[in-house]
Amino acid sequence: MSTVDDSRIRRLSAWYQPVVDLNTGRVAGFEVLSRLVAADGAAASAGRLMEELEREPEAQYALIRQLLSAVRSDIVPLFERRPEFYVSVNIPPSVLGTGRLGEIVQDLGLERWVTRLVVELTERQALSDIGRAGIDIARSLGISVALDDFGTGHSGLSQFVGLDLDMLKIDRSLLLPILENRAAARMLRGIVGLAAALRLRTVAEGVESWEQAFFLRAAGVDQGQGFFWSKAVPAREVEALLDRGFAGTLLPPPPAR
Ligand code: G
Ligand code: MN
Repeated sequence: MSTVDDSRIRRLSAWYQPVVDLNTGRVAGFEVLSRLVAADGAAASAGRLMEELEREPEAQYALIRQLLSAVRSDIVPLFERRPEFYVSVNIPPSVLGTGRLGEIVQDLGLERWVTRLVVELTERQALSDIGRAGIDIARSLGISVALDDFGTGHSGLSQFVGLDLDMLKIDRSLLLPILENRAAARMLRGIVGLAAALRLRTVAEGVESWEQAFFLRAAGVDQGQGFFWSKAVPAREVEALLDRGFAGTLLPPPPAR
C-alpha cells in the first residue's frame, strides 16, 4: 500500500533537520525534508523536481505518503524510546484539505503517534478554503499545525485571523536584517508578541549565526532551525542529535585571540 510507483519520487529520500529549543539547546524536533542523495552520500535539495511535483496533486500525495512512510520506519522506533521530540512535515493544501492525510495516517498505522506530528502549511500561496479546511482536518486527527514561511507572502492579518494554529515558523527573510536594522529587530519582537497573544509556539527558520541565535533567544523565540546548528541529516544520525543537543552553541563564543 505504501509503495510509490513514480520513479521521480522514489529518487527522493527523507532527511531530518533539527529544530533547537532556544532555552535549553536540546533538539525539540525535526523537519522532514526531501533530498536527492548522490552515490557518494552527498545530499542536495531537489529544487527543480520539487517545483515540478508541486504542480501535480497526485504526485504530492505520493510524496507525502513516502515521507510519512519513512517517518514510520525511521522515527517511530525513536518515538517509542524518547518522549520529548516531534517531527514536522510540509503538506500542501491539496493533500491536507482533501482529507487524504487521514487516509495516509490510517494506512501507515500512525494513529498512535499523531501527537508527535506537526503539519507545516506554507503561507507562500494564499490559503484557499481547502487549506483552511485542512487545518481543521489535521486538528481533528490530533496533529499540530504550523504556519510555515510566515512573513513571506500572505500573512495579511485578514487571512491569518481565526486560524486554529499551534506554531508559527518565522521565515528567514525576517531574520536576515535583525542585526543591522533596528526596525527589523522591532518587527521580529512584535511578531513574538503577536504569537504569544495567540498562544503560538515560535520557530525561527534559517538561523545561520550565533549572533542571530542569541538575538532570537533574547527576543523570546522558542525554537530555532538553520545551518548554524545543522543541515538536514540522514535518519541514522537523528538519535545522536537527540542525545547531544546543542547547548554549547548557545553560550557566548570564546573571545577572539
Ligand atoms: O519552506 P521551508 O521552511 O519548509 O524550507 C525549508 C528549506 O530551508 C529547506 O530546503 C532547507 O534546506 C532550507 N534551510 C534550512 N536551514 C537553512 C538556513 O540556515 N539557511 C538557508 N538559506 N536555508 C535553510
Ligand atoms: Mn517547512
